[in-house]
Amino acid sequence: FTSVTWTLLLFIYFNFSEESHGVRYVPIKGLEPYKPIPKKIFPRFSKDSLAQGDGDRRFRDRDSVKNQIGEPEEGNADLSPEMGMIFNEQDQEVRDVGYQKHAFNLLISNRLGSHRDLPDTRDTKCATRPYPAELPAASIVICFYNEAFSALMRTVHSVLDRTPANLLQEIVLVDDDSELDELKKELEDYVTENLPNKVKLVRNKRREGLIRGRMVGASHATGDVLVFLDSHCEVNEMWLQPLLAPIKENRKTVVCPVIDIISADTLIYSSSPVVRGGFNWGLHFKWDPVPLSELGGPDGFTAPFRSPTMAGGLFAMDREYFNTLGQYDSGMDIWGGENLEISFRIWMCGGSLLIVPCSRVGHIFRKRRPYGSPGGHDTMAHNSLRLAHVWMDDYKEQYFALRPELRSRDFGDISERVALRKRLQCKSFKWYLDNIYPEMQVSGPNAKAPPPVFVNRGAKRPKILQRGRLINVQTNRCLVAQGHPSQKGGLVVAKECDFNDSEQLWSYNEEHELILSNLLCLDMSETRSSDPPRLMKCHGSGGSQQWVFGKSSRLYQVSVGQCLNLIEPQSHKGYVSMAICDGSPSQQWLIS
Ligand code: LR7
Ligand code: MN
Repeated sequence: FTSVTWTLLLFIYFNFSEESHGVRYVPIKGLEPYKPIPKKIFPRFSKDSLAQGDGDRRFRDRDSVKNQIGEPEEGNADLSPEMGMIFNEQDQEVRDVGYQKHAFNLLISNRLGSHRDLPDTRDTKCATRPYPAELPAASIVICFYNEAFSALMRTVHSVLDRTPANLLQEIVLVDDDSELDELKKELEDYVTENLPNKVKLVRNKRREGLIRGRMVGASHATGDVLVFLDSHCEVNEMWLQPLLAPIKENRKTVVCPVIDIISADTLIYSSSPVVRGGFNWGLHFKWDPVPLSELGGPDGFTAPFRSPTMAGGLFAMDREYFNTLGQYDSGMDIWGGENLEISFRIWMCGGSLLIVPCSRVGHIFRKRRPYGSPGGHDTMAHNSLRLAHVWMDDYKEQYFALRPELRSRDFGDISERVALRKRLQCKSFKWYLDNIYPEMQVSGPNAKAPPPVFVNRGAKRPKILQRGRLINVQTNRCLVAQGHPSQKGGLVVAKECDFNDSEQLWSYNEEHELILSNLLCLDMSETRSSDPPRLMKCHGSGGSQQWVFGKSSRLYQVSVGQCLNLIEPQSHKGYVSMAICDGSPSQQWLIS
């Protein structure tokens, strides 16, 4: 054996063995291990190609991207924080208008286009879990209202790229009467010209809201299983099989993937902790730690576990079961409440709701909803009232105790839903609380025992990387609070340094936060890049408080895509603003 032969053998091994896909075969009788779809390599945007600044970077498919930036590099899961760099006014407009319309960074979304690699966030043991060879085929239902074209197409393509063809019955897109131009003819053309026949586009004649919208989508679906997704998701490696398997075993099982986090500011995809769904008496969904008793078992952290509620947007359910269980409450409008309604209904009427840790789907979590309801109504309250009156028996009093003004509010006709509950012979809400959500605290004389022991994920403080004064290199002045450093919303200015003044001290931590005097974080409003930075309470979720020291001492703001700039360095006012990064001395900063 010469070294040449060894090299050759290794080459063959890494190229043709299953190991090279990170998946090992474990043959088990009756079950066929998952065969990975060969991983596609998606192009990565190089900074150079961005710097050419070809303005309005609308959606581009893989080939046109290739033409513009040359051959792709492997793996773009590790998106650079500078992906949102603004090079010209057009970029700035895309970003600013994008935040207004969509509440996420549209510039980055457009630059990413329709395909990208994602980090595989599953537990490593997931790759070896076997699934039945025969699984029911799924119809993916995606409702959208004024969704960004690039985000919608990335959702669709992620499904096409990562779903075995035999398991994909179709994708049903339901346009909920969107107003955006790009979702009219352009979308229609794109679907007919560039997408397989499996992708169907249905248009609502008027705005129905996501609840009736999903019912419309389901009525057009023909697959055995329905999978609902929001219109700004990306499905990850081998996402569908782990959802279909439990449904095949028991068609009354409803399953959710773990919802990974796509940052609204950076579009970076990151793993979500494994948690489950709960709610509070204000009827708001919340995440809870998973009780130890629910985890464990021979499969450890890879086995599905029970969840009292679902977040709402991402789940799979047998299509016939969806129909016999009463679809959704068609009296619910636009947004909110349907997720608790279907969760209570599943559990109380003989089904079960599981979270499947080996199925991962990313979702863009935004800080606000960028749309309202047609009449400006609070649809969450309307929908919650309906669900309280149909499903919660006397426990609806817990809700009214918090929302007394809703006690007399009209909620429309619920007789059909009450009849459904009777017809399906559903159990009481007390049964649900006792058996499915024992952690829920009921106030008053019926108060319960303290909740079981939870998995403690522990809150860790970000490590401080640097501490010192934040000095503008051109003027040698220090960035300080204009007023008092504890004043929320206060501006910062570059002033003569005072080395005895501890209130001029900044710390810079691993979360890329700049904290003045151990008090507040330097923050950029997410909506307009022309606003100056301010001191705000640290929120710990990056984006508007994420600052990166880059090439030639620039201080880059991640959600704005621009650099901190000293205006009129000659003047003594010391005002700062954000500006297109150009490497000029007024944009050079260091901590010392
Ligand atoms: O009128 C509308 N018509 C629509 O088609 C309003 C919205 N929609 C679409 C919209 O384009 C999107 O695709 O419906 C989908 C959901 O709307 P979002 O993304 O504004 O909602 P959300 O992600 O803030 O809200 C969560 O709760 C909702 C309650 O009604 C729904 O159940 C959403 O599906 C749900 N999203 C998730 O569960 C993703 C994980 C978030 C969490 C926690
Ligand atoms: Mn959403």
